Amino acid sequence: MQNKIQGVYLVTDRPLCIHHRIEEVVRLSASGGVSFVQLREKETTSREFLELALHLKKILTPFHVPLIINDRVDICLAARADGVHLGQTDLPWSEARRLLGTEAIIGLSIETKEDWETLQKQDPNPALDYLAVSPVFDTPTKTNTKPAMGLAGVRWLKEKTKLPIVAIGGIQIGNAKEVILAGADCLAVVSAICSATDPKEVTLALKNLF
Ligand code: TZP
Ligand code: MG
Repeated sequence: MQNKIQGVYLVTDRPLCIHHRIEEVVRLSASGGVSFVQLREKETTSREFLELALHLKKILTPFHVPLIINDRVDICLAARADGVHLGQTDLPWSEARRLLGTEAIIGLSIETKEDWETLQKQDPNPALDYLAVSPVFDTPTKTNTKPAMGLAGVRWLKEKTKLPIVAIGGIQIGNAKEVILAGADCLAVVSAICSATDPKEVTLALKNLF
């Protein structure tokens, strides 16, 4: 694993980029020290998804910030992105690993305790780079979620696994410290950075909590 999974993890959402365009949010967050950027596009065509991925990859390369693609292994391959983030209904992580190779960063969302138990049964030592507790808190950004796992969920998964924990869902400056204290290695945020008037300042403030 080339990049330690730690720090601030920006997940993009174009409709929530209200003060700056997505590329500017990404550039500002990178200059504030973001550790990872995930391109998450739920409505776009494959063609546009790829073009955006290539564009963001160009922006992030000078900062040495890895670009992760949400859901889509094909877009990751085509854009030569650094990895994928998979949900429970996306391609199985083992297939993604086979297609992307050993160097790719692959993360998997854990939405329930059963998701973790299933993973354990599949492979007690899965070739994954991180597990995401999703969601930690309820959030208007994504409403089709399982019940929030809370800080207790972060603590629970931290005890179960040696893999780094990415926490996502409802994380803001005001509650970020307690999420880190519960065991999160990485804080994944959408609105806190995408909708910020100063995405660099918010990234820096979150980073300084580690
Ligand atoms: N997955 C689980 S919650 C979520 C995603 C993509 C959205 C998190 O958004 P925010 O604005 O950081 O609460
Ligand atoms: Mg997904």
